[in-house]
Amino acid sequence: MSIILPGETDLYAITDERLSLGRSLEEVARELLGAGIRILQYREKKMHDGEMLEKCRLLRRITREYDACFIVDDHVDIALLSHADGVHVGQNDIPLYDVRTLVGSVMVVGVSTHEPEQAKAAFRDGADYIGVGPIYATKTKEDVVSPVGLSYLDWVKANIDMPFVCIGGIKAHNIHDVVEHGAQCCALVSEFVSAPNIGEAVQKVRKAMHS
Ligand code: 3NM
Repeated sequence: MSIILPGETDLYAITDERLSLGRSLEEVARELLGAGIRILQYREKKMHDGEMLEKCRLLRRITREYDACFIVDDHVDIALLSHADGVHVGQNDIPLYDVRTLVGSVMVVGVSTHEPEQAKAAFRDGADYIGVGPIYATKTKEDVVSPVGLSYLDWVKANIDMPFVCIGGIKAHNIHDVVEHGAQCCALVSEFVSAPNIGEAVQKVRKAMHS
């Protein structure tokens, strides 16, 4: 049983090999999962599909060891071939309706949203959860929209009845504000993968979140 949705866990970690201080994907994944992360997303923008598939198969094995949920960003084919629990798509990727046609009803489908109309569409079209962001400025994602701030989170909280994960520039020092605005689950990239000690970074963020 490894399907876990945002809301059933507090932290959602996303990989980025460029930001991982030269450590292998396996090392980073094991540190995150060993620190109690229950949802891990593989996200890599500049890599050949064959290599990506190999890495996702590796992460699938490791996430099973830790009974964690494994999500693949963007690549529906790689998510299917690696037997991931889910796939996460952005607004410019394959539309949710078509993703669902490919993956069926069992696989989790998450959709990034940045404004109310996108959240409403994701809800209507059967997403399992949405991303809400970027809450703060981030350098991790290229071509990212301007920060939506906490006001979009307030809107989602008041108007959309589905699991959601907040993302974008979230760090130990600001996560408490995000939680105060109703976030139950936050996704972090650089705060975790660029930390010299990933386990400690996860504990610090978790402590700040629940303080
Ligand atoms: N998606 P960091 S922001 C992958 O707003 C991603 O949809 C976003 O990285 C969105 O935690 C983002 O290092 C990058 O700021 C988040």
